[in-house]
Amino acid sequence: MKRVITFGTFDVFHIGHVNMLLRAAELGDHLTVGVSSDELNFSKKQRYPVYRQEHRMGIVQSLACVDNVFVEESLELKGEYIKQYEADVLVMGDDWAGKFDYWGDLCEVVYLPRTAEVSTTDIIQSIREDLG
Ligand code: C2G
Repeated sequence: MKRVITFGTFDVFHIGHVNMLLRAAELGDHLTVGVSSDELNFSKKQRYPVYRQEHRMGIVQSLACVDNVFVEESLELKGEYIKQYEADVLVMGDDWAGKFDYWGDLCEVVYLPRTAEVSTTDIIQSIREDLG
């Protein structure tokens, strides 16, 4: 059984997230997703997600292509998560290209192209403009 792991915030869930998870799942037989905690998101982006952690996890877990979800508490724990979930492949969007090559000793590292022209930041911005 080939196990795949990927990570993300998946805030204001959109088609770019779906495309990433479907393609990640196709690279193996089992997909584990690390969903960034609210605190990790704050430390990375200086803002809390729109959807709280439990809701973001519930959405990701509900997808047919996802077998398992857990909370990603820290970027530094990637190696521990790869070992804990026995991942053979780490998949990330190409906005992270090169950033996770370090883990190539533990598993295969694959970067997939992002879906063009959709992002949580743009969605938040357009809602702000519509309501503003
Ligand atoms: N994504 C995509 N296309 C988009 C937007 C996002 O393919 N238009 C992908 C990202 O490349 C990522 C996944 O969807 O692989 C989740 O995206 P984010 O929620 O933006 O993830 P991020 O906040 O970058 O968290 O440990 C790493 C982090 O947890 C990654």
